[in-house]
Amino acid sequence: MSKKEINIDGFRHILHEHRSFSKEEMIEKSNSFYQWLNQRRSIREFSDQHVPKEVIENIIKTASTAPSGAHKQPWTFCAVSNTELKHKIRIAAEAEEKETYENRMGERWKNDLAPIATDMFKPFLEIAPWLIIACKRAYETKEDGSKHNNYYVNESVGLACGMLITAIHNAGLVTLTHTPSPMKFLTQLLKRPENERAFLLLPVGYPKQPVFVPDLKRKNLDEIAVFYE
Ligand code: IYR
Repeated sequence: MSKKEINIDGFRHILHEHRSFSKEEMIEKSNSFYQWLNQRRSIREFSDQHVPKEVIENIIKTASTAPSGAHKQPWTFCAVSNTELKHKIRIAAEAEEKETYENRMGERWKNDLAPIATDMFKPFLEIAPWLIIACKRAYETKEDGSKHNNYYVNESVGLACGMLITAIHNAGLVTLTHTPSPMKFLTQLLKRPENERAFLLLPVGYPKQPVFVPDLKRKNLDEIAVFYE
């Protein structure tokens, strides 16, 4: 019988049963996955249609399969469906966004945003059935009170959020990577501990029907990749 586990420097390593595909299957799967993800769009207008909590739980569990520095998993996903809390988040976010749109953004930034028609008003924060606030955990506190910084926190949480967005699309739902800035109000409203900082705010739900999105084009492969063969 072949070994199912080994010991490396005192740590148990288990046999990983990797599943690979034939060349044809690999081409087919990679292409169809690309076609499917290429249909994903950021949506700014939501329906208030209910989304079961179990779906949100599955999406968050998927995000948490992301790799992270030293496997510290330095993230907390706050899922909000509470009407009152969503209202408070909208009010506070719009206050920050008003300041951002009126005083923090330069002309060039505003011009760059014009094609995607954003503004300081964020009704989706109340209409979408769920808001997911991805928080990064800068450090962990041990029982003895000592603090230990996590590693590659932005990279790790960014990866997890990418997988979160992919999982949302896979479930047939839509989201928007909303970045009110600064986001201190979120950690305050959510009563998060001192080691956590809000990273992204993602409304999750169904799109309003009908919904229109900007006619954006994605860069071609030769603009985004360089091959050294
Ligand atoms: N955070 C603002 C502004 C904004 C900035 C960028 I860069 C965008 O791609 C979209 C919006 C907002 O969420 O409206």
